[in-house]
Amino acid sequence: MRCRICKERAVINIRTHNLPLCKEHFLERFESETKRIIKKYKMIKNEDKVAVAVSGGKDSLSLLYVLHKLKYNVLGIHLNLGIYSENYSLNSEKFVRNFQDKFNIPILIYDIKKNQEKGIEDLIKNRWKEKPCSVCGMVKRYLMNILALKNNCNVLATGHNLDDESARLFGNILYWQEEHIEHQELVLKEEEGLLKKIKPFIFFSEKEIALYAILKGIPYIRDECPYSIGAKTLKYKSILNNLENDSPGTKLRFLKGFYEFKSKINKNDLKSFKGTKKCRECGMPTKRDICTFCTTFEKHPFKIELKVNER
Ligand code: Q46
Ligand code: ZN
Ligand code: ZN
Repeated sequence: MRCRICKERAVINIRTHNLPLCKEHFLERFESETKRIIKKYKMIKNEDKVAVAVSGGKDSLSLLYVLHKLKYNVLGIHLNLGIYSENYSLNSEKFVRNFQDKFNIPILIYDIKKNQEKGIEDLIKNRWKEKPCSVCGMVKRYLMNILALKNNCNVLATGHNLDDESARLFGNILYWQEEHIEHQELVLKEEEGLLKKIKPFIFFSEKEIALYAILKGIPYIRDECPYSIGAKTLKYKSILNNLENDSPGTKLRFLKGFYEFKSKINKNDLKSFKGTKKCRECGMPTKRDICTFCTTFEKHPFKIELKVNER
């Protein structure tokens, strides 16, 4: 297989576009596509400070790398979740630290157990046995938002990719999760107390991002979180992969079509489901008097003002 542009040996065939590319042209396209998506969907302005949620995986580390390379003002934020099974959190943090040392890009590392006395695994053992990802998701959203705000960021970027996002959409539609469908966006506008959220990698497949990370020498954690095994999303991913194999481009059409359809709907027809009150403890938006984060970590609410590289 030869590169469409220069006829050198191709390292990938982007089947969605039937586009074989060599290393040089693949890397070039990956970065220019990221920039194009950011501009097209007005994700980042030049004066913005962008927090990038980094887990230690290929998507988030590559995103932080590319945004930094594109000269955006970035700050990585890594949460040590306190998942000790299979050394998951320990290893994730190791990859993040290696990345920081190798590329010298600033990353704030926040240890939940050290600050809130309980890590995600402690919470799962107690009240949240049935729904590990619900509590984990809630804690991650809360902390990412507040840590980014405290470090003067005004945009929060996540490394969601085409495979994640189309599987999520598939699940949301299958069960008509109206609130989730409403919330599933490329760009979520800033609201009082909540940062603008963007997903610049949303139209890249996992395979493209993994190849980018490998070609750029970005080491990343390959283990999945031990609690993700059996997660429904994995089943949806496998169904969509079968469809994609039969008909390349299915996932991209599915997701792009959804966003286009959504942009045509009158926003006033959608009811906002975000918090309308301010939490009595921490002041963040919530639907209740006290937000779920403060209820969960009753005795150890968020109160530490961290700056980059403090732990
Ligand atoms: S939500 Fe669930 Fe993830 Fe948290 S418990 Fe693990 S799988 S890390 S993306
Ligand atoms: Zn080429
Ligand atoms: Zn609160």
